Amino acid sequence: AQDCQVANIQVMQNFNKTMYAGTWYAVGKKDPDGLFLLDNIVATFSIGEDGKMTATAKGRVIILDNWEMCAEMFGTFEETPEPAKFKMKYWGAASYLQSGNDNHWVIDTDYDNYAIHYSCRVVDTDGTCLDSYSLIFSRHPTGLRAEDQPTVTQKKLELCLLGKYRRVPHTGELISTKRPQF
Ligand code: DAO
Repeated sequence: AQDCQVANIQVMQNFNKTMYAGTWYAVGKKDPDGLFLLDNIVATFSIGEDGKMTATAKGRVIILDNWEMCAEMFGTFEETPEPAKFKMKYWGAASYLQSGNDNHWVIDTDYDNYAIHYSCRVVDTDGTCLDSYSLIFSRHPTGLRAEDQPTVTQKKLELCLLGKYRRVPHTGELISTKRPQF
């Protein structure tokens, strides 16, 4: 049963960041309040010589209500006593992009095909999450393999987010220049 308590959320056991490194395509997303990344979201994680994880991410965003553009984002990860729970500091290549500090939890992954990310930004007074976002990652831009779908559905349920995700399209039409959307 799901009690939806943020403190009780199970994360990936014995998380191995080296196996996690490389490129992941977001194929599903539960948006936070104040949605930022829309679609064509691709994240690449690297482990530096210092053993620290960093990431670059690209995605299509809408800023100032009607400017559609490709955002180039950077993230650095601070480790915690639980290997799958990180604190992520993130910022954009341009000053008008979002920046901040988020939790970054790896809920489950098989390293080769799928990964489930979760971030609670605001914990409510009752211990449930008031503002969360979650990305479903695939190593394949075409989406999840059929055999991984039951696992992902079960984890969405455990996160109390089943039915709250949308599909993240990969149209390959990302352009870096700012253009108005009429
Ligand atoms: O899309 O509304 C949103 C929230 C996403 C904020 C985080 C974006 C930057 C990520 C960089 C690192 C890789 C996951």
